[in-house]
Amino acid sequence: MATELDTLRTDALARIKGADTDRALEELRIAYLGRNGQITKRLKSIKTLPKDERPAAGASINAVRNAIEAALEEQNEALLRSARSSNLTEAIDVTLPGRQRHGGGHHPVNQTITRIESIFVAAGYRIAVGPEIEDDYHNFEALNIPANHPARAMHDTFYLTDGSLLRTHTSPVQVRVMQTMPPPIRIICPGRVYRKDLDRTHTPMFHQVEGLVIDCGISFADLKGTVLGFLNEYFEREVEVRFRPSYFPFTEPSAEVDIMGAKGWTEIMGCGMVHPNVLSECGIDTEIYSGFAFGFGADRMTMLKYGINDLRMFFENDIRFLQQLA
Ligand code: 2NM
Repeated sequence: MATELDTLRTDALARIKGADTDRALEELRIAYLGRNGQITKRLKSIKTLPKDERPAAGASINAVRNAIEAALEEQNEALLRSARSSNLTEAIDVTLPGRQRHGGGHHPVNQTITRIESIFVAAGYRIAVGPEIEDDYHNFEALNIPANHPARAMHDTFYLTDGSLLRTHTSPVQVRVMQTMPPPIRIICPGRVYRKDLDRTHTPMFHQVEGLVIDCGISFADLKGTVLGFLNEYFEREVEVRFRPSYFPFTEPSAEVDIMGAKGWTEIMGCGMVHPNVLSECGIDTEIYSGFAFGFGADRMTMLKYGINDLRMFFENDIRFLQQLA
């Protein structure tokens, strides 16, 4: 029995050492240690031996089982090690092309707003912001737009259930500034505004930039100089501009500004001298102070600068469009 067991042992250890896959190793484990395995069978047959021979037989079979278990464990680790080292070779294959990093970028409209802000900040303006959910007073009443005024129909307003509204322009920010800070005032107010509109050149939310200057002796000449200086800076050329008489409830006189481009005159912004009713409502003494204001769409300003003809491009987030202007 001892010699037969020795043969089994030698044989088993050699076959285990030769196993080159997990699967082959598992088959050997079953063949020796499984429910009907060679070792298991021998352990079961101990009870057929005479009582005094059983302890010695058990000890020698268990010794072989331990040796097989150790060999299986050792070979398993050897297989793991070689798998790991072959993976490592692939991971550092220096001939593979590098991984591309796609960096993010600023949205074209935000780039425009940032540029416009720095143009005005360099000219001594401060940046003011305010809430997008406004009340009737700040969005209309204080701006010389009383209830039933036809100008309220001009703004197709989004109302909330509690009677508040989404601001239709950033002018309420200027009302809040005039009511809390004494002149001189030089501010621009960039921000999101909302109107019920949707086509090639209108979206229900767009970005506005409005400016306001209040000081002693401010005239329409200051307004013209400021607007022209800004447009030259923004378009990086000497632009030809035209002031067309217009109407806004919050300015008097009012004008619309056109610039000459490849396709003739294009309307670009509105402006005017702040209406005395607005100044008085905001606690500014019209005997001492006067001021001008202007406003335009930052989205539209971006379209004109880059020759984009559909405003909806800004909101589709097509990565090819965004990368082209990043
Ligand atoms: C525009 C055109 C003309 C404007 C007026 C005021 C305020 F608050 F001072 F009365 N803010 N913005 C204004 C004037 C805005 O945008 C087309």
